[in-house]
Amino acid sequence: MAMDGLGKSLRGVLDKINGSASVDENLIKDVSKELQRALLQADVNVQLVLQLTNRVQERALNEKPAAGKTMKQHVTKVIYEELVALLKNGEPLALKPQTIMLVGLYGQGKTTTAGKLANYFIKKGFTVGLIGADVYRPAAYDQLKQLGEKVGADVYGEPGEKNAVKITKHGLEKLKDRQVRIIDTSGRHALEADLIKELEDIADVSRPEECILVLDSQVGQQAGPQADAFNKAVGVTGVILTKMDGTAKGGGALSAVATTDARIVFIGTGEHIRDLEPFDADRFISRLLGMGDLAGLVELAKTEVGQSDDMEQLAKNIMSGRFTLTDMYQQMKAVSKMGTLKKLVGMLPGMSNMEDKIDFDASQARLAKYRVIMDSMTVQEKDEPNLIKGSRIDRIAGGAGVAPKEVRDLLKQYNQSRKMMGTVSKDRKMRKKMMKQLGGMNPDDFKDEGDDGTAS
Ligand SMILES: Nc1nc2c(ncn2[C@@H]2O[C@H](COP(=O)(O)OP(=O)(O)OP(=O)(O)O)[C@@H](O)[C@H]2O)c(=O)[nH]1
Ligand SMILES: [Mg+2]
Repeated sequence: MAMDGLGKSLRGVLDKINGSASVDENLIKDVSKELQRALLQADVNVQLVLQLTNRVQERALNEKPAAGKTMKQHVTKVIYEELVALLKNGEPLALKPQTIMLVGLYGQGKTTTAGKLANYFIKKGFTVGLIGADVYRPAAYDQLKQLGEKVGADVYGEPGEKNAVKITKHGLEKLKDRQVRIIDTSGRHALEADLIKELEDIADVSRPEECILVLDSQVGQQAGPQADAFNKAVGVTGVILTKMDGTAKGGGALSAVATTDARIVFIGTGEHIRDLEPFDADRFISRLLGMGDLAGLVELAKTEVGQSDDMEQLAKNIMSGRFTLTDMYQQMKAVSKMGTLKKLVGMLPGMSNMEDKIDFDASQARLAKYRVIMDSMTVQEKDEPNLIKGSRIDRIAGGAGVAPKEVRDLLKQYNQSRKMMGTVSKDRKMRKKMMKQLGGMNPDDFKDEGDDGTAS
């Protein structure tokens, strides 16, 4: 986290814009200088940095802000878009038979990612073989074997064998009719000559379609040189950024992408097999810059709900820490009007990681039922859900024509939502950002209950 300098300095750039009295040519020049400094420090290639900041300057000065947007918002948007463009650097991983080689330093997440990737391809209907060519870490084969068993991939390895090239050759032969073959390789603390040689030789015998650098998102500035070294050795075609569930924002990825010209294909968001998400440049930059897509959320509310009052109220309540069943009901109403929960969840700050973990169809069906149940509640019950106990549960269930358990499920869901909203509302910085993004909202509109921890 401490090393995540790029995200921090980029956030500083945006703060400078927001804190300025007015946006003029001087400010834009200043800002683009700071942007340059931030990107150069993160080892983004000089040429790329200059291109980017030139475009930012030109667009910031010459393009008209969109209707209703201030100059500050305009400049912020231009920077945001140019950073996204820097990362939008190629296609996702192709869904076709292929050999994939994973490389990376110690503990970056290669072996775990091999299992996740295997799972990904198996879920897409491919047969997958895993090859354990890590001859360095003790028990590397066992780790891979366990992962393979979990996801249903065949695993080839030769515990005790020290020649990684030999294992690879044998493995490819043994697993030649698996559609996707994934090779896990050794790591080191630093990219040493013997490892480079080994990786080159493995690449020579396996001729992988993809050579993917597995990079811990905490790596920070070292990501550039690291990626460069691997790229020179074996030609990196893609990057998978792991441990994005932690506090690191993954600023180093920008350098890795910029130095190798490879694209990011996935991010790892946890230790479990399923914690692998396709990379989304927009969301990544939002996160790096410390903003959830609240602006997008309000936009969506305006266009799809037809009026934004409900959503503004909802946003206020989320931030105030006051979150009653009525609020949840309002939220559900707005959300179901907006069509898909998925879109919404992806836009809430701090919740983008949840997207693939939620069964959205089931949620949508549950929403409909919850609505019926809530229609049987009194106004007071919806405001103070804690009142709902014992005979009240039976009465509500009877009125809604559901089992009492379903009423209790609703209350459980409410309590979970409230907790989740509570976390958002306790983060002062986040609240400030949200207010800014919502534009024109008065900070005094927000109750401060959430801050001292006493609320909800
Ligand atoms: N939280 C979190 N942990 C992860 C993620 N990916 C990997 N890990 C953890 O990181 C640690 C190292 O992962 P490995 O897959 O063993 O890393 P490796 O690159 O194979 O390491 P070596 O074989 O020693 O070079 C393990 O404890 C993993 O569970 C992730 O996306 N999120
Ligand atoms: Mg490993």
